[in-house]
Order: sequence, then C-alpha cells, then structure tokens
Amino acid sequence: PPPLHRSVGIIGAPFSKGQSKDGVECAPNKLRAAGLLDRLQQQGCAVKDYGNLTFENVALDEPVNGSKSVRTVGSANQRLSEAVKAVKRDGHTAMILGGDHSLAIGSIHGHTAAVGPVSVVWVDAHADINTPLTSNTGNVHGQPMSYLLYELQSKLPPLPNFSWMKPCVSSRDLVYIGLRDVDPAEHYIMKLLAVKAFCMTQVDQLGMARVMEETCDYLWDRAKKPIHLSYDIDAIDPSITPATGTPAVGGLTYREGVYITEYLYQTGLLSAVDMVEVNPLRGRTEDDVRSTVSTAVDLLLGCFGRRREGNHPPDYSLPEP
Ligand code: 6HN
Ligand code: MN
Ligand code: MN
Repeated sequence: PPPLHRSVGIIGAPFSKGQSKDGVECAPNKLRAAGLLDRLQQQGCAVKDYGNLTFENVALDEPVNGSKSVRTVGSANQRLSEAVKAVKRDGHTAMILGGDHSLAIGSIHGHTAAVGPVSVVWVDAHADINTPLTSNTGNVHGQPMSYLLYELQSKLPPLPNFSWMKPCVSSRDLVYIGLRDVDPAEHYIMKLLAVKAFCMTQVDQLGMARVMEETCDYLWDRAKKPIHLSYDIDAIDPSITPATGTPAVGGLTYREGVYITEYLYQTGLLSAVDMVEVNPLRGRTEDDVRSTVSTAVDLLLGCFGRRREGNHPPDYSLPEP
C-alpha cells in the first residue's frame, strides 16, 4: 500500500447550541485528557493541536421558524469554517472535536473551501437532514445536511448569520451509515434525492465489510474525491457509548464502528474527520462516560492508522543481543 498521509491538525469545537443539553462542549478536553494526542503520536502521526475555538452567544437569539439559537449557530460555524480551511491549507488531515453535530455545517464548508468537492460519509443513528421548516425539535444539530446540500437550497428559509455560507455538497456525494431514527420528513427528503443510505437493516443484511466496499464503489463511481467523515458517536450502540444527547437503541457494535475507520484510513482519501455528540454529562455512571470517551478515541485512532493487528514504526529494528 502507498505511504499514507499522517499529519493531523486538531481543532476543538466546544459548541453546544445546536441542541439543548449541557455537557457536549466538554468533550474536546475530555478526548484530549484520555490521551488522544499521545496515542496519535505513538502510532506515527505528526500532531498539531490548534486548540479550542471560542464562540460567543448572540444576544436576543429568538427562534427562527421554530429553530433555536440560529444566529449563535451561524456565527460559530463561520468561525469553524475558517479554522478548518486554515488547517487544510497547512496540509494536515483535519480532526474536529465537537461539540454537537450542527458544527458539520462549518466543518464541511471549510473543508470544501480549501480542497474543492468532497465525498461525505455520515455515520449516525440520525440523518440530520431536516430543514428548519420540517424540524419537530427546532434543534439545528438535526438539520446540518439540509444546509449543505445544493439540492435543498430552495427549501430553506433565509437564516440570520448564515449569509457567509453557500451549499457545497451534492446529494450524490453523500452516504449514510448506521441510521435507525429518521423523521418522516427526513425519510421523504432522502427518497426524493435518492440519497445512498446503509441504515441498520442494510448493516444487518450485508455486514459492515460489504457496506464499506459498496460505500466506496458508490462514491468513486464518478471520481475519487477527498473524504469528509462526520462521525456521530450515537451511531454506536448506547450500551457502549451511552454518554450522548440523543441515544438510539440497536446501533453499531464497537467492532463495526472501528471497521469503518480502518477501512476509510486505508483508502488514503480521508481528509477531515468530525467526532461529535460525546456528552460527558450524560450517561449515568463514571463508567458510562469512560466507555463513551474511550470508544470515541479508538474511532479517531482508527481514522489515523491504528490497526487491530498491531502497529510498529517504519524505522523499527529489533534490539541485537
Ligand atoms: N444528532 N431528528 C431529530 C431532530 O431533532 O431533528 C434528532 C436529531 C439528532 C441529531 O444526533 O446529531
Ligand atoms: Mn448527528
Ligand atoms: Mn445522531
């Protein structure tokens, strides 16, 4: 296999206003405290930590068409988009530590601003493709894909503090994996746009090895583009990753979750990774939080070359007696 790109630029995005539960903003530091950077370095990655972004709460951020904190979410994503663009221009694979999933708006926008069109692999229990007009909850973390897709622009109302962004993803460049909690309007949109999705039924039917083969066959049918992996920790079964805001039963096993990351790493095309919705204040026990955080770290390590067969540095030599 060709030598793979192994320099990672980490951005902490302690952002929580795309939903209403406290705690998801603590995740970037929890992931670092679990040894993420050291372990990346041990497996041969050059690591640059760009630190945590700071976001301000916009005053008088009244709901827009029922969606909450739209202005705050808009300006935070503008900042994140610029940060991701800078990390890509510096030549790193970007790692974005959320924060809630609304940050995918800025993350994917900034990624495409730097590298051009990307393929998006969205691993999640949820499709996050509500428009502000179809959302039942008013939470923007259930809406990011609708902001990003060219094909849905005519369905979006004007949104304050979003004039900086333009849609940048084609529905043909999106694949979902792990879906099992999809709203009726989201299901309608996915059928309307013929979005490729491996929901849990297909994961059961095909097994994850075939799901990943078919994911890449589908994405590469026209051209091989850089891959943006947006990984919502709630894709994994809540028996393993309970510390998250919107858990859904019947999810991916630890092994299926890790296989996705190993497979995408070896394509050599992984260009940015979001890890979102880890919430250290959810979960009932310390063990719940530990298991969620350490699974998120393992998934991130898998994206950057960790293999379950073991790893060794390219210059390793056996000690002579
Ligand atoms: N996530 N479909 C629900 C909504 O509020 O629109 C759930 C969204 C969950 C979002 O997990 O990132
Ligand atoms: Mn999500
Ligand atoms: Mn989700």
